[in-house]
Amino acid sequence: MIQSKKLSNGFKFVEVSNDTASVKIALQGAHIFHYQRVGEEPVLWLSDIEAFDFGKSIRGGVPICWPWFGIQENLPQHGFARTSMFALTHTDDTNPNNTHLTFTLQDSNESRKLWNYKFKLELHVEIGDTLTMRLTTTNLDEKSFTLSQALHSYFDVSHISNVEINGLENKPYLDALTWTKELQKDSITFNKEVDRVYQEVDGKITLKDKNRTLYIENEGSSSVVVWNPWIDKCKRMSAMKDDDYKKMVCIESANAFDDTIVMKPKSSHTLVATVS
Ligand code: TA6
Repeated sequence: MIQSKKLSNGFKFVEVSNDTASVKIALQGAHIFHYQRVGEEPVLWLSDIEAFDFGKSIRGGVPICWPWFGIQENLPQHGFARTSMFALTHTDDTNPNNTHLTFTLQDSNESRKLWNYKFKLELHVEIGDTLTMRLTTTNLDEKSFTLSQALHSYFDVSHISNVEINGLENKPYLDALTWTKELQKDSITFNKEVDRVYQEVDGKITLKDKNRTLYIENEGSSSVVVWNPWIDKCKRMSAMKDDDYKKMVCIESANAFDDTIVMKPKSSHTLVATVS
């Protein structure tokens, strides 16, 4: 079942439930803010003080960082897609186990003021036992553009001290806290702030928690961001309570830093992230 819903402030979202899972996706940002398999706990973390304000990214779920990842001088951090209004352009719920939705964003007067290119951006979401997100960028301009991006997934965890991430061993990373290049030796555990862009990533990533293991697989990407704000940064984050760093970890399927893409006119690129 696919339902169009609205919060009391008018914030619109689509709710899907089928025989295997349920999802909630805001039209602002094509932002998936809930995904849960039948009989299981939610997979994605969402701040319980999130106000769903227009023009402000939702804290949790899967923000789409696009057409740049990170900071650009005098421009919004992580781009403008996550605060732009998408249209729901395709739905298919003929299979009771798997529902397909497509959300589309095209350039506008507003977007061209921030980033002067013609484009089409589509998020195709497949909701089932597995959550598949396909983010396709098409350059509709006469000139090439540079694209960096991320599906900035916030995963819900029992406690950050129970978390172990595997699959990034022996990968080089940029430490975004020190701006140094490092090499990941072992699996990743957390006892301090972590903000890293892993490079040359080519396999499945495992997020091991106390009672659950999730697998994240990416295509069209060789970079993965791992982030937990820890105690001090968490206190400074918008829409996060002081203790929320204990309940979440971000594993972001990205095209960032060395994995930034140059897109020629009329070309398309698809970043795929699968969570199972
Ligand atoms: O992906 C990690 C990161 O870039 C962090 O540096 C962090 O501050 C964050 O994303 C959240 O950014 P936001 O703009 O959503 O507050």
